[in-house]
Amino acid sequence: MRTPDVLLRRLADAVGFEHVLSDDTVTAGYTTDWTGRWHGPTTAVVRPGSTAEVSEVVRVCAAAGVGVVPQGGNTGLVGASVPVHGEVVLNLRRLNSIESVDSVGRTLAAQAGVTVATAQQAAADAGLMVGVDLAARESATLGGIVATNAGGLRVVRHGTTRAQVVGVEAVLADGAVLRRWTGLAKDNVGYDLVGLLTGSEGTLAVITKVLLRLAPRPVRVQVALVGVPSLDAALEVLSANVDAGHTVEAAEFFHGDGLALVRETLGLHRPLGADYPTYLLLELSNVSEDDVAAVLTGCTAVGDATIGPGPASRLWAYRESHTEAVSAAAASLGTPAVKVDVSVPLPRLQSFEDEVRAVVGARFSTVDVITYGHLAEGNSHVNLLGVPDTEAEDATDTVLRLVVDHGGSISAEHGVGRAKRRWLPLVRSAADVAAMQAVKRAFDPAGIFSPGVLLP
Ligand code: S2G
Ligand code: ZN
Repeated sequence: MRTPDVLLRRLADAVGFEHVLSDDTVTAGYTTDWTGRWHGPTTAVVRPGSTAEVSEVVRVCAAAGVGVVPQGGNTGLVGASVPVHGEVVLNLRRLNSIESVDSVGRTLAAQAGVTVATAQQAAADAGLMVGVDLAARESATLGGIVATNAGGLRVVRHGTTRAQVVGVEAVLADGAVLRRWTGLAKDNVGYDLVGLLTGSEGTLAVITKVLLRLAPRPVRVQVALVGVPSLDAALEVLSANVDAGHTVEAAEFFHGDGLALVRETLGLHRPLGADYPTYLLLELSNVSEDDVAAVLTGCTAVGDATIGPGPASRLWAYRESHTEAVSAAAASLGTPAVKVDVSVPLPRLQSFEDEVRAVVGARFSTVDVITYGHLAEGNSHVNLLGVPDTEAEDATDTVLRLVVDHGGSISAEHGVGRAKRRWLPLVRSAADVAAMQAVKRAFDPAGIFSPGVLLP
């Protein structure tokens, strides 16, 4: 028998014949990433139904010397969730049960394949909330947001996924099951393996369960969409609310060009009486509408604003629909958007975005630069529409070098994956990269987990 047939049979022995997919037409949805930019062949897509089956799949692949790409909802944006050279895709979506919600200890225990939305609903049923929220909530999985250390829309209030994770279960490269699961607020015993696996992008282990802390649900929530002349003005309005003692649950920004794309794609009305260069979406708690109106009235930079009680989904739609609108515009242009998730120090956010538009505009006359993101973290999602595929790498290089010039990070929340691996040395020293490679060698000496992701 050819090796692949032996491998396929052993994988079928591990998870059941019906959960080993090898027909290209069936595996296509698993081998191309959400952006459409990253794709590659796979030996098979395997869908284990338990931690024990994940362990057996890893053992079989390790014995066969075949790479493994752990995959959750395949909503990743940096090419880390799909194969490149025939790796087995280990899809975790069948691990989809919520094990427990502890409303006293305020934790949620769930298998890695549970979606963010499902976890959010389970928390809400207990009168609590998950501190991570992102537009891809219906398909992004808990294992995926932990492996990425996803940020999302609530970082200003709750921190990134790392701040929510208090325990993980994971399968290591030899098939052993690691379980750090006390859930105790203070458990200071040994290396922080939970923290190490968070953000490891599938390169150190396969996360099979997560234990998340839960947060109290905010009260007296107001959402304001504010028209301002610039990002600096948006920062002034944000500061005025913080200084007034308002609790900031979210602080998002977008610009007039992105809004026009969203309105065109979704047929939405203009949110304010006129168009503005920049928009600030603020979600505040422990405040009344009058409290918010009073602060906004005091900000000379405010052109106009609309305020509504939470959840104000209609206002949020203007921000959350940017990803979909950019994707639709890219599809109509016939080439994926160049997506560059970055962060810069707040005082330099305005100048960074101005320079990106000027430099990209000078370099690519027909390219649209659409930016939006998380204001309080200086996290800008730079999306370039209309860049020929052959120049995507150069365009990314241009943006990332501008980020470094502004003292920023080449990846704010989407991770490094394969997309940004080349630029790691711009922001991590040789000693730093060597230390991460030493960790990789210790955890995955044969290099079977997500080869080519994150590390050179
Ligand atoms: C956001 C989602 C993905 C993207 O909207 O905050 O992280 O880059 C992004 O559109
Ligand atoms: Zn984001």
